Amino acid sequence: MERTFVMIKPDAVQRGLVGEIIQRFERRGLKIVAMKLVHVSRELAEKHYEVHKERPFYPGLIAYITSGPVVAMVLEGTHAIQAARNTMGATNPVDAAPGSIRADFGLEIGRNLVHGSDGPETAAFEIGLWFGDEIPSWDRDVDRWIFE
Ligand code: D4T
Repeated sequence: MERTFVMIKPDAVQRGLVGEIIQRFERRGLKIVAMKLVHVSRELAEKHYEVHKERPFYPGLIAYITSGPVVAMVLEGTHAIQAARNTMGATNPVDAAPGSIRADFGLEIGRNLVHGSDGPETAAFEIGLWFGDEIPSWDRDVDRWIFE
């Protein structure tokens, strides 16, 4: 079963959208295997966004992600990485498909509400960075109605 790292960003936490956003992943069938509210340190933010450090938007991105608490979680399910990204919508909310989180709640790329790992290697790196290596799964009674 695949795992992905998802973060509800400071704008979504400030706007009271935590429950709404988690509900969308839950309803889809993704299983929460880890979750916590985090006051993101500059050090953690820089490690998480290391790949973007030479990009012009990087300073603003670090300021944004450390500007208030975030909710970090690990979701599990078949095709969890792609399913979570489709549920979130395109990076720029203006391009996101209607019905996705970013389209329904966002307008600007620098306030795009959520983050999700973009591939298996990134997922492994981000899960380790935010939660460490030992995350147990759990048996959900409805699994057989979601996973074939
Ligand atoms: P995250 O990492 O937040 O889930 O976004 P994506 O995976 O969908 O998109 P990304 O890595 O390309 O961008 C990371 C982060 O930087 C912000 N950003 C990006 C920005 O403020 N201006 C930009 O021009 C770009 C490309 C938004 C997401």
